[in-house]
Amino acid sequence: MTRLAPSQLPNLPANVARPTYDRIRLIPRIAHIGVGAFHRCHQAEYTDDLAALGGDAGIVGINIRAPSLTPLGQQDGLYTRLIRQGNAVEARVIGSIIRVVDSQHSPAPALAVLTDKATEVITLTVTEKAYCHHPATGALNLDHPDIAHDLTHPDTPRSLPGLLVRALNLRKGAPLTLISCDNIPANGTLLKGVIMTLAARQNHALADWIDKACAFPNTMVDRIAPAATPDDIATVADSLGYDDQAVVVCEPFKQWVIEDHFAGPIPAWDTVGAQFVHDAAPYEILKMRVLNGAQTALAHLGALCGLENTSDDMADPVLAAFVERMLLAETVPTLRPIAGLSAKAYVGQSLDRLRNTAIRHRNHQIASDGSQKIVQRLLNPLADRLRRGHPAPMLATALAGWMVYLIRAASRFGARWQADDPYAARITAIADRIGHDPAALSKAILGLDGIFAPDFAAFPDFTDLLAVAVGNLLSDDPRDYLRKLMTESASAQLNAAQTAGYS
Ligand code: CS2
Repeated sequence: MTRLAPSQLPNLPANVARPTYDRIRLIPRIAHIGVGAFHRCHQAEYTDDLAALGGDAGIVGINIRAPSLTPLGQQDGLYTRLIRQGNAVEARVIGSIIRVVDSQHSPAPALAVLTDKATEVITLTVTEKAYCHHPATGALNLDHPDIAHDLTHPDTPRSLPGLLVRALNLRKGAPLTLISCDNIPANGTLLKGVIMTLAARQNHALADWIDKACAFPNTMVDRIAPAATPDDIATVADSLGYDDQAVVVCEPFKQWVIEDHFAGPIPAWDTVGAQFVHDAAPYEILKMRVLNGAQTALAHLGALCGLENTSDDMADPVLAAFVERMLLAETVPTLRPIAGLSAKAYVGQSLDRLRNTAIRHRNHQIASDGSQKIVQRLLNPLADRLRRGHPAPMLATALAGWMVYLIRAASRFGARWQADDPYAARITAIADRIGHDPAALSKAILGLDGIFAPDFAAFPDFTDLLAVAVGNLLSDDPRDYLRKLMTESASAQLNAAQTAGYS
């Protein structure tokens, strides 16, 4: 079967959209680190749309961690993006990635791109933990082994912050915009913070220059794009008749909000649907607390109930009602207003997206690195409520879901799965040491520094409720606890929220 390649574009079936522009004229203005499924379904598509309108910005894609970019490189950066909704599939070959660079074994190939004169903007989707920060505070974790390495070997960095500091040092004199597209609160501010902390420890003049000459706009990014599977590759082969080893799959919805302060030229992504705004915070809080909060709550609780994907969780009436109530009664009142946007309608739209059965987003995929995700998705709205004296039984239960998901990975609790999380070893060690004592387990996990603000432990109603939830979610029938919780307390809460006029 023919492999996807530039020479094959004219031969693709008529129902596959493809670049209508000459890829040769694209200039490598954008260096992107982290060429995963999300980037290829999101920024690369916006950039492809822009190229179709005459834009000349192309992307050089860099990976500094697995997976290898070899399959994409063999296709000259071309890949098929499938949009799936119900039975409908829309196929399009994206052409905006003009070169890929594997820099997993040495920083040199990445540094060559990042310091290239053509590079005007560096964008990132590297996942939360690559920033090497403490999730609770956003501050650089100086004890992180890669950061410790980079402090003593700044010329051969291993961490993402170390790589960027090295690139900025080499580029000094050429201002740069760095755009984080990861789901972390104030992602640009956080990126600047970790870079400045590391740079200041090496050289104050460098830190001053970065502060003055570089821009780190905050962003909100959104599109559900689970890791592609061999089935997706087979779909292209069977129904479209060509071999594409770099297929990606996503939902129809997409959104990108970027703060409009840049250090130099920027691709006109705002002409193809991205929003350039003064302050991205209300958008990012909305998206992370509502859509991502629902995904994370469902992922842990769904896995504990033996379910596979988000859409399976949403097909379960108890889980679906639980998450809807959590969002409407507890999360929505913590959001900031956005002109012209109804938070209640946004909740409805988000839950509809999660019901899309054509998107197979595995609970275990979303649960991975949960410790890096729960702060912005669950703990921040929870803290807002506790500090105002408002109850939050659903958010507390979702937090218990995360705890029990990791406890269940401990051998003393059946080692039900292997948890992929930087805190997994610490939490399974706690679980193995303490055993079945829900109050002691939840107290010990709440005591983990780096994730929880210290005042969480100071709300006795909350800590009691958390312990009860942990105990019940550890039972053989966690779903039954959710059902009871809903019938007992939640309808009263929902009424209260509605009376208060949150919409
Ligand atoms: C998901 C996100 O795996 C995860 O953590 O919650 O990748 C989510 O699908 C995106 O943020 C949607 O924009």
